[in-house]
Amino acid sequence: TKIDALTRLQNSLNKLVLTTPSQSQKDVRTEFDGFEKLFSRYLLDSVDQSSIDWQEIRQPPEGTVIPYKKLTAIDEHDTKDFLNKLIVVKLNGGLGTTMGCQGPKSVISVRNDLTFLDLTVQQLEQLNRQYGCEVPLILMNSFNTHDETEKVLQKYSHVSVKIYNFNQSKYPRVDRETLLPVATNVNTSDNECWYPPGHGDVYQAFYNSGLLDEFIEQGKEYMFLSNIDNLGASVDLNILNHLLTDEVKHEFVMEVTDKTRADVKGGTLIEYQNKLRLLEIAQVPKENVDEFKSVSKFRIFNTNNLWINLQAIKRVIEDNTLHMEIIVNHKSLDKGINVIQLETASGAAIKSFEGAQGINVPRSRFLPVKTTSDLLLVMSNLFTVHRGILKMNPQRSFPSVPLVKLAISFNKVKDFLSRFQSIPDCLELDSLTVSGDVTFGKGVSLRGTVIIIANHGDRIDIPTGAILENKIISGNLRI
Ligand code: UPG
Repeated sequence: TKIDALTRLQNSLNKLVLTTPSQSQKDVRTEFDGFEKLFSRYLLDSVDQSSIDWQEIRQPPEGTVIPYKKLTAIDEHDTKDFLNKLIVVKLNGGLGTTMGCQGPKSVISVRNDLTFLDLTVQQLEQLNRQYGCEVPLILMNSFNTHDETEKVLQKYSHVSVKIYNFNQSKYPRVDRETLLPVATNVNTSDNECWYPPGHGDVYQAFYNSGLLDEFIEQGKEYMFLSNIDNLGASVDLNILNHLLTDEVKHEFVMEVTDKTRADVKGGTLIEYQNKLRLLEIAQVPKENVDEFKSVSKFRIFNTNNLWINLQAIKRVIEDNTLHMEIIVNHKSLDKGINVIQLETASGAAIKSFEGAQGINVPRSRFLPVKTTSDLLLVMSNLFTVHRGILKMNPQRSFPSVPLVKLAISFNKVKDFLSRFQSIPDCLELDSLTVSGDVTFGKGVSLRGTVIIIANHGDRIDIPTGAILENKIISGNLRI
């Protein structure tokens, strides 16, 4: 039975704890307690068992998502005080694998040789300097990113931003058949046996690290949490002002933005059984995925820029009232074992907080770099950088970002860079599709809709200085 399965798992975790030296057993135990809790919910909790009932989904009720324009601007005299109540936390557990890079994603260069991390530090440095305040930066690392991040952080030791980091949990992957951990030893170097349990882990891991209490003691009140790869996630003073002055206390604010055709995957805010809730694509029944992706039914999505009250985090952790839906991720390991890993998403915590609200923010607050197609845009003249913040170039006549789809041969950052002698001018680009073996010379200009298709075995070299405007180039055509 399920109870037996849970008991077997507990026994096996107890044995695993003993494989580590006694001085670290307490920490491993705390981590495993978190895992056990998640796993027993997965096995036994009826709320977690039932999948979402599609008919029960409602649009969020009036007033729960407010337009950004409605916020009042911060009073200059308050700015410094208010900023001193803020901490900035970046989710830094992810690797650069999808972009063909080793190591943490945050150390990939994205603009003028500056990495995600460099830009973040620059933003905060400027903010602290401008207002004479002390907003610290905190990174949540996973065991995959911790060592290298620590190394890289040394270069910021003279910067006027205090930087802290803490590790999220390391949970054992579980064999799908036996429901037992694949690992037989905690200190195995075989990383395949472990996984970081999603960014929903941030609340518990931050609490466990002791940093939550430390910042509360220092008088900090809110955390601004975001994905490190979202270049639009800078500190917004009007939102901060809203949190600290609105007559209703908002313990949790989620920045959402209008969905476009490019955002099919993002989580969305819904009302479900009378609660505001985040719905992620991984939770949508197969037959409803197309509907979920459509722009007409689900008009907004979660940017994962979240503002959360620190005391409230402490309360929900200590009272055990923090609940995030479990996302089950199936994987197969190199050694051929099928495993499951249980994850949670940080935005899903919204339902556990009082006065939760969505703010519909301008698109400029969501500028993620997930692929080299995104990279092309942020490296190009479509954006200007000021104080570590990317802004759409005012010379672009319309505010939307072009749709770019580069060929698989551009997927790795290294290959991408070798295929462009310089980044093309994209100021007037609407959409770009590139397929096959294509290279670009220096100073190429792309305008309107451009499609370049090199057939299998052929190569297309776009010559230096070429201007392509509403053009389709295909076959082995040389222009
Ligand atoms: N991350 C961690 N630890 C983990 C997993 C991820 O730190 O265990 C980090 C990751 O490095 C990245 C961030 O969390 O900085 C977001 O992860 P990612 O996989 O890129 O995003 P998703 O989890 O797919 O989606 C999140 C929200 C979703 C939202 C979307 C916006 O869950 O609701 O629409 O971000 O990009």
